[in-house]
Amino acid sequence: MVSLSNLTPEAHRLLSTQTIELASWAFGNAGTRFKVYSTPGTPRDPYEKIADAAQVNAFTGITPRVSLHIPWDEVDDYGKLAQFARDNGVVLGNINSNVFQDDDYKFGSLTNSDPAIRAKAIDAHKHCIDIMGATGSDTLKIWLGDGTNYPGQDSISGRQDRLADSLAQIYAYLADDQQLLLEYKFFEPAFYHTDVPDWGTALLQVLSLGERATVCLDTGHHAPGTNVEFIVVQLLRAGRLGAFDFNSRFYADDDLMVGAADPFQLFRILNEIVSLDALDTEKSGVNFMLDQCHQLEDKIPGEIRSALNVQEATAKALLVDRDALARAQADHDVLGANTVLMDAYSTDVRPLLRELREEKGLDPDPYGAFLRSGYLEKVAAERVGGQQAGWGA
Ligand code: AOS
Ligand code: ZN
Ligand code: ZN
Repeated sequence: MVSLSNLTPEAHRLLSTQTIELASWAFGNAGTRFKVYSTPGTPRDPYEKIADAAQVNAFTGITPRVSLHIPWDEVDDYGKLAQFARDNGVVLGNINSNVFQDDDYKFGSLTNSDPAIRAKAIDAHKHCIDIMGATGSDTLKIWLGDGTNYPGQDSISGRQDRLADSLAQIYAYLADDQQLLLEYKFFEPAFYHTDVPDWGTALLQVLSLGERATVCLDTGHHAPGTNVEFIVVQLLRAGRLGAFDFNSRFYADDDLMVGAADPFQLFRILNEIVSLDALDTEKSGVNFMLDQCHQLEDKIPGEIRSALNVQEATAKALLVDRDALARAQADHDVLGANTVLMDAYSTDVRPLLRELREEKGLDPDPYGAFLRSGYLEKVAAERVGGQQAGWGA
């Protein structure tokens, strides 16, 4: 049985200090265009979302930051919200902009050919940057729904020019210790072309902005069969991998729990992260986040399960015998090299992780401990009345 002693001291340190950011919107109701289901006790405001996110951290010990989405999480007093987060043992993380739910953005936001609408979208981002000042967040994360539905609908090139100019204006508004993340997505809501569809486009755009602009890789935003870990390597080599939005996809942008659809892909991604020494966020600047929606399952247990899935994949990646792998690769020992990886992937790391949690004074079984805590029943009884938060509020 594998135990903590099977890890090198450095691997032990990396696993012990690993952190994963949670998204506030994961705690609201979600669904599809067919139906949004609610769960009892769903948060009604950003405070309740943060309180729920703090539960995930209290039981896993690895999710100390909460990402906000503006305007979904708009409040009057961000200093108070940040203090509330700290009082609950977490801090506010990235600020995510939203320029995809306003009729004005029907034909684009940062790419819109109407100067007034483009200015409005730029201002929305400046507002997010002002909020970052109040919350102490250092990262603005941008995902755009911009694109077209039909060939010829608009000039693809003109839209890239306007995007570059808009991003430059937003970047110029950042303080010196703040940074910008640009997320790509191959389709949806636009179906013919998306203005930031892939890592190449995102990379070109951020390269022209400056050093504090990097790419966010959402694991669900690729066509079936895409080798995502190859993209991870390319962005790391370019020094522009800023963050992950982790989730699972079976078909498109499914936003299911990370590690649920393809745990092997998650391992392969973390294997590249570990092999290029990018696991330590402080050192590499790579922020690991969950971007998920829980449609059928309870949100807090769903987030706990997801954080544990990332932790398990990380432990496996840290168990890879790097020397043996390097030797097999140098010898062109195809099956030998593959065996080294598969040995690590096939290892049951759960006993090791239970030990790690005990070392930190946590319950070795965060999922079971949370269910036994009675929190879900408590909030279901308390959060009566008001409007439950959902994807979009
Ligand atoms: C959208 O598909 C992206 O994954 C974004 O990260 C988005 O901000 C998030 O899903 C919430 O809107
Ligand atoms: Zn995302
Ligand atoms: Zn997405």
